[in-house]
Amino acid sequence: MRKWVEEVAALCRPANIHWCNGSEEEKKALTELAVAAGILIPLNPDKHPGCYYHRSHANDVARVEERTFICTKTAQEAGPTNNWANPTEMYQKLNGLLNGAMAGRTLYVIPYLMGPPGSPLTKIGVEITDSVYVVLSMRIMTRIGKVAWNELGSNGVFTKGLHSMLDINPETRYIAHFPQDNAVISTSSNYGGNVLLGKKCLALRLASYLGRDEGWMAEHMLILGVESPTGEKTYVAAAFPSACGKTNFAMLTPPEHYKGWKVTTIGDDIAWMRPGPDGRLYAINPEAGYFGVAPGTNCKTNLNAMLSLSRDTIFTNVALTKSGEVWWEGKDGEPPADLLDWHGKPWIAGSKEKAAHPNSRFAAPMKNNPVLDSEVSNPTGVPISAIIFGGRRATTMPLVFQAFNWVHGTYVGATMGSEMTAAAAGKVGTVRRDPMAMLPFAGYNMGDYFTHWLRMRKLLKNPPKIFHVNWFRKSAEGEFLWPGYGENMRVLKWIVDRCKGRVPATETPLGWMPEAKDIDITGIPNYTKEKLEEALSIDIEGWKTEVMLQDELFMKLYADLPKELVYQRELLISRL
Ligand code: GTP
Ligand code: SPV
Ligand code: MN
Repeated sequence: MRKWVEEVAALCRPANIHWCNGSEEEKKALTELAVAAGILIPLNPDKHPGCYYHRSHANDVARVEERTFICTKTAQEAGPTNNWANPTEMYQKLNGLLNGAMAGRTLYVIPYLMGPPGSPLTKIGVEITDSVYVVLSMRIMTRIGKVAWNELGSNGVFTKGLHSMLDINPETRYIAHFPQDNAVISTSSNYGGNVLLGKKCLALRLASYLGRDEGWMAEHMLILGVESPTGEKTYVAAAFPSACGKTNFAMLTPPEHYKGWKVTTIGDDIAWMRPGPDGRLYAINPEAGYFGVAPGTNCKTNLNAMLSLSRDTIFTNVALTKSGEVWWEGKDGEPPADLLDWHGKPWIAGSKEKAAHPNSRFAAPMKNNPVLDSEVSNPTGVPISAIIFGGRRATTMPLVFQAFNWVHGTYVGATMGSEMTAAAAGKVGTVRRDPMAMLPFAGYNMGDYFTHWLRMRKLLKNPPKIFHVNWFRKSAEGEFLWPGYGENMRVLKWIVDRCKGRVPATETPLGWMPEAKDIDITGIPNYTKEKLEEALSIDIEGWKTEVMLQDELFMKLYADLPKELVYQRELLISRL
């Protein structure tokens, strides 16, 4: 550990080295330093106690998938859906960029845990960074400092993460993963998933690679608990692509009509899951905070997120008022008059430009969440009864269906499609295949990743049931056919009841489905049974096109595609 820090310091030549201990005093000192340097702006302490505001560089506002690399010995191992680079060449290039890169800056060493202390699933990471914003964000998003040193002990294994902002130049921006060295290097960015190296880099890309070899799963999934009025507790995990509703679903407030039902949060973005001794799948949330999408978050859509971000939160690229309050599109109430947009320029109500960047974010500690699940730090994890896949689809995909079995469910996940969002640099709105919401996050060949999913079935006596949902289907007039948010409880209840074998379902070409009468819509304002029927309808012609679109991914992966999935496709076609 010390030797590695010495090596990095010799290369990057910082002015100082700061070893983080995670204490309150350290937080105070680093925050003061960040404020003095203009990196953080303190918010109004009455309205947002302990909260700070940050603007990123305008060229650095989302994950950059085309600059993200998996550096394995062979390109075959990274597979056709990842950018591959030769590790030796990538190290050479990055060492060139990092040479003297921290001159005049402080090098911070952040030890952190992904997962609760004492869990066999937990991993230890160490991130070296020259960004104080990263240190303070990592402090919210993970368990940093002494707790991680303790876990590391004198002979523990850790993931090496090296980050330098350089000059935030998109031309020298690299997010390079070296799974064979358990290491990641990130340059020229200071934004979220590119630089909080515990999150997508360790907890998904490197962890998925480890999970394949060790018989467990690292997935882009929220984990929630549902408690019924009789006290029955069920845990489910759900994979939706970036900015498609994980944070919202993970902390949903059940509607008035669902008295006595309670949803509690284990995690909102990442699940690590391993078979338990009883043959069920057990999940932990490796994170300790929420890096959530701000736009669209309000007291109606996600009250628990609003309460989570009410204190000790860092906001990035939202809009700011002169009195030190934050605002974003879709926040409660009218936009304040004296708003500065995410660039810091005065914003006039009615302007075509957004005040907050569509991918603006809050980093909030999970302990602020009023519905945090009591088992969130249980080292064993929680048993998962259902896995839910879902994308953002204006057409074709019905509100909900259940896969016939695990292999069919794997096919449903593998062929998932979703409209692209602002979470990644790229073309917003076009449908792309995003298998298991892992297209940008699988650390190895996607075909082998599907094989791993199929293999997991053999390790589970009692596997979770698999479902697919779509909250985003629209009518011909462009209106959402489902109210979404808290009302998703109604679909969640059907899913839980299916897991317990309590409700019937209809066999359809897609899987098992509810009829409109099986989903209770009592009390949804301005909602009708006709809309629900349309949300649940199967458009056979649309599905024929869908099957053709799925081919695009299958063709790309054909060499490594498990044949089970090809047969599933044939079965779907014959059912259609
Ligand atoms: P990442 O953090 O990028 O992984 O995103 P996420 O999957 O956690 O998505 P999030 O819950 O932050 O939601 C993203 C956007 O979708 C927000 O603007 C939400 O308001 C919106 N959204 C979430 N749930 C629903 C829903 O049920 N219906 C509709 N129409 N919109 C939703
Ligand atoms: C996502 O894009 O899926 C996120 C945000 O959760 S980031 O951390 O930037 O990857
Ligand atoms: Mn995510």
